[in-house]
Amino acid sequence: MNADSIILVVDDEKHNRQLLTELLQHECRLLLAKNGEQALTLARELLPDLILLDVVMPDMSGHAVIRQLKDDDRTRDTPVIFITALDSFDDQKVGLELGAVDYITKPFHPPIVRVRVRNHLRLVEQRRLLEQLAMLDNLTGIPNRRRFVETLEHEWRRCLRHALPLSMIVADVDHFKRINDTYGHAEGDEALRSVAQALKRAIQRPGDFVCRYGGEEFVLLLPGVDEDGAAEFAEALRQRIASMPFQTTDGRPLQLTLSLGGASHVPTTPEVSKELFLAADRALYEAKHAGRNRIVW
Ligand code: GH3
Ligand code: MG
Ligand code: MG
Ligand code: MG
Repeated sequence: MNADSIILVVDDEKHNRQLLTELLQHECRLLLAKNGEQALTLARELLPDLILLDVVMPDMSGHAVIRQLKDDDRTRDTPVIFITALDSFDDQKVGLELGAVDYITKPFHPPIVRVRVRNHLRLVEQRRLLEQLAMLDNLTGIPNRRRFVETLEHEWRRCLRHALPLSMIVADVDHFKRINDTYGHAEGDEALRSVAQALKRAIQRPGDFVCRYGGEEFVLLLPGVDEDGAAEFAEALRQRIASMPFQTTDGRPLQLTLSLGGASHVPTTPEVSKELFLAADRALYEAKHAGRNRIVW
């Protein structure tokens, strides 16, 4: 069990909270709640990895608590284990149908509780790992298009809240087909990795973002940077890549250039405007037609 895991224990009876504390305190960090209201507040603010939830409690039942957890984006995916004296098959069925991942009846056998908790925490870790992998580009290791869509929505709303501009740059490798044709597809892959690493190193400020959008196309987001600042950044990036001594794996020199199109918006609506991407893409198209290895805003 990961000692940094956070488990929220919810039970109205002090004795039960104490038993579970003794059982789990050396394996993880514990949060204790004695009623549903406390449980919901702690769950929303501290985002535990797992919740052990009593059912029979005055004021708010465990069933009411889990319904509210499932209704909230912040806690919807937090696994809940019911731990309760309600031990009929019907009770168990109801609890599991409400979305609990497991059901433990009281009086519980401590070693069994510990093992079940460990197993569920392992599943949480595995799911997080998969979620992270699903957001990374397989070839270059930088964020992929899926992460881009998520990040764009997030940054768009952040810029809306603070009335800041959001700048986007679409960068496409020039004549990349020739690289493949001349050096082979494997060297092309290697070149894409190098470009990705160069772009990643070029972004410095926290909040700046780069992804491989697809093929030999990369997209950058610069929150809080206006048109002039972003155009300056794009031009510096263009020069940097154009003067970079890329090499094939057997040491032959490789020249790569980028065409870059950019656009900036100050968000005024909560939904991401499609126009931002379209404008950046149109600018890229112009950069290609104007002769490549250049930026257009
Ligand atoms: P332009 O300057 O107009 O962008 O020319 P281009 O040759 O870069 O553009 P085009 O869209 O004609 O070709 C893109 C090429 O990129 C074709 C495709 O095979 C190659 N490509 C796309 N993804 C990958 C990849 O993952 N690995 C490799 N090696 N090549 C890729
Ligand atoms: Mg109780
Ligand atoms: Mg290209
Ligand atoms: Mg392309």
